[in-house]
Amino acid sequence: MPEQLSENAQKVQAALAALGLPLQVVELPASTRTAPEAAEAIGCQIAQIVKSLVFKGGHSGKPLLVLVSGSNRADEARLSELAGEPVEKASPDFVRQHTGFVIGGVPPLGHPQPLQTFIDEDLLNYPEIWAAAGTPRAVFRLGREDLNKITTGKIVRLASQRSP
Ligand code: 5CA
Repeated sequence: MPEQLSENAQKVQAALAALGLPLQVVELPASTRTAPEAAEAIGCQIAQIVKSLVFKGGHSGKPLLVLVSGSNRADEARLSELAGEPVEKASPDFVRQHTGFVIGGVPPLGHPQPLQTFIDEDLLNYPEIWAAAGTPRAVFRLGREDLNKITTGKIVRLASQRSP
């Protein structure tokens, strides 16, 4: 029997189940707080990690969720263009308020309200990718085709830099 998931990881598992997706949240013994740590703990490429980053609209104050490949940086100028207003990186409090989770465990779904979302097209380079699942040790594996099912995000080019 797998050990019982922690409360926040269970919330993500429930959100996946509510969508009818057979994806399993796992809690690992090692930290998955950052993309490099997650890749190390899982044994996958950093580019296969889905970073769930929250930005704040400079004029509207609205949250923006950006799902970025672990080896890319989200280009703020590009995000501002997409959002139609300047954007800034959100504070830890703002992240918690709008996603219900703390930085390092923010999942791409299961938020109190759906967030406007952009998805890095480079995440589609791999058939299988991994995302955070509510805690800094919890992750779930998903297929690239699942990205569209778990968010209503638009797939865009986001990277300002690509790893070689
Ligand atoms: N669990 C992994 C992926 S499986 C994870 O959550 N990675 S992450 O990249 O989505 O989350 C860490 C990100 O949070 C960092 O890349 C960074 O952009 C952001 N972050 C870390 N500390 C802060 C902070 N103090 N304020 C705002 N953002 C932060």
